[in-house]
Amino acid sequence: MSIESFTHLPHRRRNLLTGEWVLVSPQRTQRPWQGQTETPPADHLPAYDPTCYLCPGNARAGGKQNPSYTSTFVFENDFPALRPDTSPQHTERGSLLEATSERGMCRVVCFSPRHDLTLADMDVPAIRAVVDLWVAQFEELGALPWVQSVQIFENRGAMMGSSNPHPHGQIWANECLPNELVKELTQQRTYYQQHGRPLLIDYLELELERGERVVGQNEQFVVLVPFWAVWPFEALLLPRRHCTSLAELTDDERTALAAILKQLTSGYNRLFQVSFPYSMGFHQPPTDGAAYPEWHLHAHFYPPLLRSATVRKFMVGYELLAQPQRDITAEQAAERLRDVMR
Ligand code: H2U
Ligand code: ZN
Repeated sequence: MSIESFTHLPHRRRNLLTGEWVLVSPQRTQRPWQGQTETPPADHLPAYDPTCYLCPGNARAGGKQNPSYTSTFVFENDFPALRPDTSPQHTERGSLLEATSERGMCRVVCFSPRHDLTLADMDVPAIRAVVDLWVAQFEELGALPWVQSVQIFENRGAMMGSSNPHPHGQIWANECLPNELVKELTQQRTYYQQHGRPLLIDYLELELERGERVVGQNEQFVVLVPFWAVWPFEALLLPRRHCTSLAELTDDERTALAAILKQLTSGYNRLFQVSFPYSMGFHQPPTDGAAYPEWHLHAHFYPPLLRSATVRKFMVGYELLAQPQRDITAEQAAERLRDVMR
């Protein structure tokens, strides 16, 4: 049976990267689009905010002072969730109260000296500087002998718990592989062993052939709503060429990544005429020095908004207790997103 026969039927879709299932209930959206447009009050942010702990020259909590930076700026989080000097300790393996100490580092990355910009407002060369910084950070932290995972991410907007509108992201590096990476590694490895090709390369080829979930592309990158999307306007960003990490991107690819990031984030902003909130981050292979030919570099965007600037999806009830569920299909979301991409 082809996937088309599920258009009006409740069904489950399998996430290729995690092996988990998402419930899709397309029959609940009688019309494909139940949008409403509200124009929320626009934030009028100053280019420089003397009270912002991320603006150039300002003091941070804890007493450190930011330099008068003019492009990007990275610093050690003053309230880190992980510390490099944590001494190794663990309870007995398999005991009922199992715990193990975790070493790590947490950094904050300012994308721009301008308090009032977001990635969507920055020009491609400025975003390219952010990409260059991500690459350098991935290489530096990944080279530490005890670091296995370098997670680059951004929480955008108060709805996602971001504490400050100043454009910034975070990087956490730690000594154990986090849950999501464990699942993705298992799935990609199994596929590679069975087919001799990276899972996401085959998946990308299929999506480019079908086209229905592709929302934007340039010569080096493609952005699509994955078949198994959980969040209404979730997106997966993939390089066309097989590469495992940001460190393998060519000069042209780094610029193309900056361009597609701008395309996606500004498209998101046009969807509900709001500075679109999301959590995004890159998934890269473990940095233990081994080769991971099964891995394909990608970024996930998880935005919470469903219907308007204020109507969001909640992960509650059945989803929290059983499994994720969505009404609007990935294909319908992709169609909406394609309309606002330029
Ligand atoms: P979020 O906006 O995504 O929460 O990131 C801001 C981070 O900045 C947060 O992790 C850190 C917080 O610990 N921070 C500092 O390192 N120094 C400060 O002066 C305030 C906030
Ligand atoms: Zn600021």
